[in-house]
Amino acid sequence: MDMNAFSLKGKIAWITGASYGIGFAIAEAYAAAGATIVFNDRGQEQLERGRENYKAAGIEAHGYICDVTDEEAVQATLKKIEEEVGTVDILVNNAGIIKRIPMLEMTAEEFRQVVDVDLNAPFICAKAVIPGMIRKGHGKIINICSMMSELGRETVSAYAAAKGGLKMLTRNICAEYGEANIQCNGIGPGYIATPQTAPLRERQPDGSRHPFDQFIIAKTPAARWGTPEDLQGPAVFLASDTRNFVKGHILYVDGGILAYIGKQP
Ligand code: NAP
Ligand code: GCO
Repeated sequence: MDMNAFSLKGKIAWITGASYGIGFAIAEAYAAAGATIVFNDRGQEQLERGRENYKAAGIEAHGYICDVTDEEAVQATLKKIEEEVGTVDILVNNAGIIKRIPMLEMTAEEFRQVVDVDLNAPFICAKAVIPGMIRKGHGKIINICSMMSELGRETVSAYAAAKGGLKMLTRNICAEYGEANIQCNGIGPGYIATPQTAPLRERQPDGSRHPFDQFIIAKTPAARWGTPEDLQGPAVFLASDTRNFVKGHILYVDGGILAYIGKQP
């Protein structure tokens, strides 16, 4: 086997919402593998923050202001990317939000907002890049799913519904565009230490660990929270030419949570 197959040299990778967190870590790995990095954020201030992060990491990333829920904005941004950088070879649908609200207290609008970012936007972005991938004769689409693509838990009904849908959107893109040599797969991160999960890890007033933090440690065979860096190898693998026959697969990178009933209290 030619190990150069793991190289992303010459490839253009658009990681949505990758100013920091999981998306930024994936972008770092793709840059290290030789890819040209494109990222977006919702506003100038957030974009500048992202640019500073990439500069500090020594990565020349192309940043664009784009709200991924806005189809017109996504189409216009992609046009700019194709004019200024080139046709996208790899799309990572990373941008996402969560609202932790008990269902009976959640408004339909709040539910819609989560589904809009976590499910509708990946559809919008995939639909935008697929024509270019067909023209090029190849493409990789990687959707960032979740434990909640498989499991429910209190207060995250919208997020779980969206991430469950994203698992099936992944399989459907695979079904519809596999013959065009487009590989669409998902990554299902476990509980990862990023700003999104910071509320679940806050120290208690008495200095003790957050109850949810203790719960996740007991539920995870690796007995730790994941880090964004834990996702870098799997993300490079799914974006590389080593796995063109892996399609429609959700690769769970969860420290073993899905395989484990949990430690006896
Ligand atoms: P994060 O720290 O909250 O970062 C989310 C990113 O998405 C931010 O850069 C955010 O930009 C961007 N974003 C949100 N809405 C957007 C929109 N409408 N348009 C453009 N960008 C938008 O989250 P994370 O923990 O890195 O998670 C990244 C992905 O992994 C998400 O899809 C999340 O659901 C998924 N995930 C996370 C975990 C975990 O434990 N952390 C586990 C499984 C899956 P702003 O700064 O502008 O808000
Ligand atoms: C939550 C967490 C999770 C993680 C992740 C797990 O409130 O349960 O935020 O949803 O973000 O999705 O895979």
